[in-house]
Amino acid sequence: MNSYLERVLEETKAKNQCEPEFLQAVEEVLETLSPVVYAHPEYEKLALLERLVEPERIISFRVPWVNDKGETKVNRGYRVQFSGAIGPYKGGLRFHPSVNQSIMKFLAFEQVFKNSLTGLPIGGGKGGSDFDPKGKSDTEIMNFCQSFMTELCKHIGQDTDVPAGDIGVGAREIGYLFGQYRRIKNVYEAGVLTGKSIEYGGSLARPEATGYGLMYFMREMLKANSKNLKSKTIIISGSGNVAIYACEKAQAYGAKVVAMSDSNGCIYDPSGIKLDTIKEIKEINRGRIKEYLDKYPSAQYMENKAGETPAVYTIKADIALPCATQNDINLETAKLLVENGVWAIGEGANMPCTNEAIKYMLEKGILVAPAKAANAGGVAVSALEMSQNSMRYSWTFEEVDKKLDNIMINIFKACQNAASDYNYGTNYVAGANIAGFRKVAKAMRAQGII
Ligand code: NDP
Ligand code: 2IT
Repeated sequence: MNSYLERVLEETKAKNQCEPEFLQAVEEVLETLSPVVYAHPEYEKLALLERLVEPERIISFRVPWVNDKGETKVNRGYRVQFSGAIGPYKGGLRFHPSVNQSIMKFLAFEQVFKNSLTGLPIGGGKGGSDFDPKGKSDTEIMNFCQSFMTELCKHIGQDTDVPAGDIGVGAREIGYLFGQYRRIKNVYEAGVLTGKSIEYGGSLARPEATGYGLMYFMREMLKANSKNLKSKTIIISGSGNVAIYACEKAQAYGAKVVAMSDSNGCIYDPSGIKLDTIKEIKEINRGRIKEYLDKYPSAQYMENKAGETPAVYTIKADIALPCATQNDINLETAKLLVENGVWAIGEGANMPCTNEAIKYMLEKGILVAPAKAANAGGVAVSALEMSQNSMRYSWTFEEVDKKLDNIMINIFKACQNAASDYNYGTNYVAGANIAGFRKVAKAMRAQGII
């Protein structure tokens, strides 16, 4: 690694010792930037990388709310505004008990590069709370969202920072958040949040965008390597928004999805997953994936065991699509996947593989579609939602879907070209980092030392 990069990495580690996920994300990016940094010795004088790894702003706040029993609860809310170099901060909100500053910072940091790759004018941010939506009533969810927005509204705006969904935050939560923002601000600022329902300013194809986009990227990556999706066996971790629409598009391309999961375990249906049933369980009933067996008793349910490889990754397949959460695939799991014949990975989730797992899979010649590029379809359609809100106009499903497809084609080309420019071959992980970085670095240089 270049000596400037090494120094920045060491300093970042010293300064952020309690933030393992953030350090993991920074290390993964910096490790791939050596050839670019060699070509730009002026970056060091401008402390460009030191500025790149320091968020412009971190907001952390108290979120008090009252549950159905009348008890007062207190959660912690965050918004990390990482980089506004190429547009308003943009990125999702995650509600999950594991949320902490390290996770918020890793997600916001990665969002900077992802958003740059979309080619659209959006900076990088992320937010959320350690609130656990599981088992909460609709009223409790609304109470929480209203309290969360009462503070967050001071820091966001359609030209400042535009949150959206992520784990635990979907159309229902965005609705409650939007309502409270509108009430406090007394303004109809449609573009302040994305992922809205159609009736009040949402974009068609936003729910599908991340999963569809992932499969458009996979299609391009496989095509460039003389492969395709037809008749390939796929395992998907997760059964939330990203997983469901990745499955839908994979099936449309003629692939056979045989397994999906949630945090408790996975279902294995060798005859192919019936997605309507998954949608009913997850999107309507907010239930557990095990309930799939109620309708299809011939399928198999495999429970996750603490400290062991998630059950879904023990199933043989051609392609694995991790669409749940970070660090789902560690080195041991990566070895198992390779042993089981998996030859391509599509990262629907953010940072679903550890750095060791990625290195191992690349060494073994596995095609890896990196998260920053492969799951950028969601935020790209969020940016299209912002455009539609500004125009006070809306595009048809087909129009949005076509734009998404083109964006994913361009993102793949950008990764491929950057990888080839710097002799990284089919290492699209490096390609995505370099392509995302180049635009942000140029914008940072143009705007001076800020
Ligand atoms: P959802 O909340 O809709 O679904 C999350 C899924 O992951 C659920 O099936 C959940 O199971 C499962 N899961 C398993 N283990 C965990 C865990 N430890 N923590 C959290 N979830 C877990 O979220 P999304 O589908 O929106 O997000 C999935 C991933 O995709 C995340 O990494 C997110 O950051 C990323 N992403 C999302 C985008 C979007 O537009 N929504 C865009 C780009 C990336 P269970 O129900 O048991 O918790
Ligand atoms: O990780 C992500 O890109 C998202 N959760 C979507 C962000 C957005 O602003 O649509």
